[in-house]
Amino acid sequence: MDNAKELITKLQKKEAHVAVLGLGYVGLPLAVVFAESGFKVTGIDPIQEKVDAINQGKSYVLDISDAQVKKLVDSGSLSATTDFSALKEIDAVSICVPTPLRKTGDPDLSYILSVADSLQQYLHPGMVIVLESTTYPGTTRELILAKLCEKSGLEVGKDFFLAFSPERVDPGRTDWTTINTPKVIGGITPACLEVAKTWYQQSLQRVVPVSSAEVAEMAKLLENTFRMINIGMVNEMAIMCDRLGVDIWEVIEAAATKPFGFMKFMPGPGLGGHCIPIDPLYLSWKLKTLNYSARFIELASEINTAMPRFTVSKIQDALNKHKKPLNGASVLVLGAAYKADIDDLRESPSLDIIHLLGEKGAEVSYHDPFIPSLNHEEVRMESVKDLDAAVRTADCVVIVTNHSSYNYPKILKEAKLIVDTRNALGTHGQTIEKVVRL
Ligand code: SAJ
Repeated sequence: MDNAKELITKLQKKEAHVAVLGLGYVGLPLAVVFAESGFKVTGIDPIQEKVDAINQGKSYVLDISDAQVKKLVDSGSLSATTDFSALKEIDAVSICVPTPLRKTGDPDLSYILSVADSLQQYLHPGMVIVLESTTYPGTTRELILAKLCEKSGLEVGKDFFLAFSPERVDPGRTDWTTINTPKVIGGITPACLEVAKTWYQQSLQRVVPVSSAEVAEMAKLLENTFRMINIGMVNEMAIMCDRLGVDIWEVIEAAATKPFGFMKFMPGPGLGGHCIPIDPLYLSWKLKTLNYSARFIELASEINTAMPRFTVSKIQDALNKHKKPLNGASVLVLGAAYKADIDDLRESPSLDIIHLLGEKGAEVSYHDPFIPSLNHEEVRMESVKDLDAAVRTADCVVIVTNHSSYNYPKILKEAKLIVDTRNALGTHGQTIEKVVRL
């Protein structure tokens, strides 16, 4: 029997030994889903604390409970290690490592290259590898495949099988999770797709095969570029409405009554997170190497990046109206996380706003129920302990992240002046002297 047929049979019988490389907010839920569906799973991560937590039956990821991990570890379905030599015994590998940007704005593929080097040492006939990390079209073929074929003498599609399947994890979401979110998957060869698709179909509710790894890589970038550009467009609308003296929030609510052909996006203080601001730049970078400028992406990125500074100008103008210079004013920033009701600071516009306010001489404090302290580049602060007192005493309260735990009617009543970058107070369409909206 050829390698593909043999591996497919092992996968269908759940006799294949699975590994997940990278046990973060994508890898750990995926490892749990594979294990809960009956595979023996080995999680591999270089961070000893993560490995220890899992082996002790503990979760460090929002979407997975300790009980889920403990049950799988106790039954022997799930274990973790920092030792990549475990790959010797492995039949199926999912790669879920970070793909950040360098300071220069170029893709940082160091994590992918590092795991590809490790994989290369342990690659054997009858192995399937699926890359999940978001990256530019061509990475699976040009980088991973090249590395795996370099010294192994093994043939892709015959001896081993390689595919790409973009992660679609939205931490904290409970309606769409790893197991029920449709999963796009594309192979380097038709046999690669057949094997990889069969594997994922054993554990995930809906697998969507496409004709190549590049189609799967590009689908993910379209998803997130669509979002980034639409947010950039509505942010520019907010800037235009500011010039026109028109309430952008009321405009959006009115436009959103259109039952077709419109999708609501909201302006904000900037674009945070580790996906939306970053993934599209992988695409524009790749196109630059092909002498093409992805103008929509560049423009949207420019507008989104300018929103923290636009927000600070609104704060300055609001204080100015109350004859208070920003320099020396006490400004309380509500919310540090990049979006409501999570504890993730990555690329958070709050950090830029706090930094800019400090540069202009404001006495800045912040509060965030999910983030007790900030220790980020030049920003080192503790979340204020007495929120009510801070709201009452600040010269200006800025709502940057609209966590649902805030008591907005109380803030509206007690604050002297509020800049609301999220329309969290819901006062759109109303003129309230002490409320300024984006
Ligand atoms: N944002 C706006 N206006 C909007 C929507 C978002 O300013 O109308 C801002 C947010 O405040 C945040 C940033 O954009 O700073 C990103 O927000 P997001 O809602 O896109 O949240 P993310 O970054 O967690 O995006 C994830 C993505 N999921 C994956 O990449 C797998 C994205 O594709 C999802 O669409 C999104 O979650 C979601 O829908 O929640």
